[in-house]
Amino acid sequence: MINRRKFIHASVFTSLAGLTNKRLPAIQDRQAVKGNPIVISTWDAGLEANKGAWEVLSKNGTALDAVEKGVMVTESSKNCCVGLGANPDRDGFVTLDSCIMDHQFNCGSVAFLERIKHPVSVARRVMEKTPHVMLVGIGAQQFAVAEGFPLEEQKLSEDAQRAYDNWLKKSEYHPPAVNVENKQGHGPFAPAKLDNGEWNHDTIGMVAMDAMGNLSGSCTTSGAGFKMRGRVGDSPIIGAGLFVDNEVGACTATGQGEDVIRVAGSHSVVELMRQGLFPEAACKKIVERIVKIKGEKAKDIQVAFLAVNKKGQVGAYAIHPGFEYAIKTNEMEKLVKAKSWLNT
Ligand code: SD4
Repeated sequence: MINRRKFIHASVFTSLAGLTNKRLPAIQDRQAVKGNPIVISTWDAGLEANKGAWEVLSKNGTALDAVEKGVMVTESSKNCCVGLGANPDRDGFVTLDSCIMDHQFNCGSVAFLERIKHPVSVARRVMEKTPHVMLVGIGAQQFAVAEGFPLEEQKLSEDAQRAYDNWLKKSEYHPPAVNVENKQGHGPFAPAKLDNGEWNHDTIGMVAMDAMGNLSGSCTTSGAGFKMRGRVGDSPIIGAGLFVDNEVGACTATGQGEDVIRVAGSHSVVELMRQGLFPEAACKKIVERIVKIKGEKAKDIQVAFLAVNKKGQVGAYAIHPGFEYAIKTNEMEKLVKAKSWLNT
């Protein structure tokens, strides 16, 4: 039976939902309070990554430690194309982008980083040990080595070598943005099909709220497969692939980075939440903004946002169907399919 307090609470939120987002999913009803941590991350690889984050959150650790540990799981995974096992650029080199941001606007980022297994940890060192936010390329690698990160062998994984050999047959520099065959709508950022038949993705964005109620986020990627050498996407760019404002909420993005960057995607979502929109409504508005900018070409790209507000209410929205995110709290651990601008 629903008690009065719960009823008032529910009706306040139902009417707010009417203003901001007509079909309010159940997940947005959650009220995070101190002592009730939450972690969310993009794509199905997020399920494993969330477990890594949960080891920290369940022991009253910080959201910052959680989002680093969480995406490190994915960076290490042989089954996922986020880290050094990912598809290379068109010259055959794997280059990685990553960033991290805490609850006090501290942030660090690395881009175009080669031969380092955990870019997210280097990003954290940039945040904590330098006066800068972002290091790129050889400078980022030198910093990593100076910080004691081992320089890994420059060798493609078997899957990546196979994919690269295949790509070289045509060397199509402008592949169709939506991979019609796999119907996943991820285009050049297509998830690779694994030998076991499952799909995987080349990016993970994660946001967590710890038991203190503080938010942090991380994002790490190999970027677009067979990209131009030196290309950097949205993932390491604070405000594009990730943004955290501890008073309001946090957001991370995935998909075609160029189109996330041009609308300062994650920052824009957080700003809409500041104005009172629920996370899903805020994500939807920025997806719609991108769709408007792209016009006809919107159908050819995938972009998705995943956000949480200060109450622990979660929402996501994508251009194409197929985007899902993983959520873990004290009460649940699951994958959720996001709504999308296109329905088929
Ligand atoms: C990028 N946003 O480099 C990344 C790619 C991505 O799932 O999210 N792939 O543009």
